[in-house]
Amino acid sequence: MLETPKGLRLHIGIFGRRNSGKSTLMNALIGQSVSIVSDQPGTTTDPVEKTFELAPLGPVVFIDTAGLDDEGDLGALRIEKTRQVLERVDVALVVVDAGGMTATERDLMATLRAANTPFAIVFNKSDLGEPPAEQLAQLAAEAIETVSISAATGRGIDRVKEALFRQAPESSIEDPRLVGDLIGPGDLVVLVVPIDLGAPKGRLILPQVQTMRDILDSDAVGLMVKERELAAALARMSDKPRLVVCDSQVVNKVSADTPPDIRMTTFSILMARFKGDMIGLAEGAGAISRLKPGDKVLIAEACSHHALADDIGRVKIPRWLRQYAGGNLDIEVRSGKDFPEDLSSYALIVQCGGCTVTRKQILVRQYRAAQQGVPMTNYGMAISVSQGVIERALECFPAALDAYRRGMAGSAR
Ligand SMILES: Nc1nc2c(ncn2[C@@H]2O[C@H](COP(=O)(O)OP(=O)(O)O)[C@@H](O)[C@H]2O)c(=O)[nH]1
Ligand code: SF4
Ligand SMILES: [Mg+2]
Repeated sequence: MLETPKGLRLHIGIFGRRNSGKSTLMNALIGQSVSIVSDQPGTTTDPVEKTFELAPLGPVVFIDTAGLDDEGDLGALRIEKTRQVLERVDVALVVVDAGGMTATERDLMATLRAANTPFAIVFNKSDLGEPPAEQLAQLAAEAIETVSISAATGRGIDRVKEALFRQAPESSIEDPRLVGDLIGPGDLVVLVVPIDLGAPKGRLILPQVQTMRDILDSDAVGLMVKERELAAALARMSDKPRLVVCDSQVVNKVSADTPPDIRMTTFSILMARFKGDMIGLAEGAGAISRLKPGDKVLIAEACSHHALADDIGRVKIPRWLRQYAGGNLDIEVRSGKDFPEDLSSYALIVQCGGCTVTRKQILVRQYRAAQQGVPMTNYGMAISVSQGVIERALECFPAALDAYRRGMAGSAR
């Protein structure tokens, strides 16, 4: 945490009127008392900063501020300080107490909008009463994210974190490398790409192109073959390749043709790391072995136009999962943004590869599943499990392999 320069951390400002519960919220988010809570309005005078590791965003800085409705000369000074904080935060939480929003919050929202600072409205003190319905409707119409919580009891704190992930700029989440960290300059990487009827005409698909680009960025050497030419190509090489990456469809043949001392993985596994938290997805893959007949499984497609590989999520994966469970499963498919709030009834979630959505969107889904204790994996991992090659495909990711085994044992969480 100390290694991240302060300037690069995501700064999250907590704003609102006096006594709305800003300090209580910050303490609840951090899980310790750093900010003084009091029913005496104006207790927080100077902005209080606290660095905190907020997975999956990494280290963030929370800034608790004085109320924006402070009074008197001193109050004006505090408001000025709070306004300065407004200028340097990347994301804001606007805390509103049970009574609902006033002109102060409206002003604040206008300021945040003008500064292009993303924010969510946090209606606090839900233990005392629900937020005014017309305000909720109005904010929804303006596409402003709202969360109703009780900072004092802790109810809804996870939803505030989720809102923060959603509002955080994409740039605040660092994209991991595809293969760059697995290879060094001069290393040889073999990419195995089947060219069958399903392959798009005259071109390669994005994961293949992105992997090739990352190999070039690493000053390494990339070589592409179809699965049928792999064995001959390997036989001709005087130096062993550092890594073999193949399409999931041919993983069995490639695994057989690649000597055990050569590391091997799939594009789907590389993409799982690029487009989500690989550790969580591997742990979720382990849970496949624990499925029982009658379990409810959610197949989550991130968009509604999964044209080519439609049968993977809707036909192939459900069929494999039923085989694993040894009986029928209650399989539900959801497309697009329709990812349920309440996941508690599912024994497993299988997310698509997420090619049309961002890494952040997948991370937010994984976060929600983890909060509710529901295992979540993705198509690529599930396919590797079904083909019996997951352990080999995860060998170059030891932490993910451990997570997979943990998931099988069910000792997760
Ligand atoms: N009932 C209730 N009281 C709360 C809640 N959150 C904060 N408070 C109380 O509201 C008062 C002001 O809280 P504080 O966090 O200091 O507000 P701030 O001025 O916005 O920082 C304190 O007495 C808190 O205990 C809540 O969720 N429910
Ligand atoms: S995001 Fe990509 S993988 Fe997911 S459903 Fe859409 S097309 Fe399919
Ligand atoms: Mg305070």
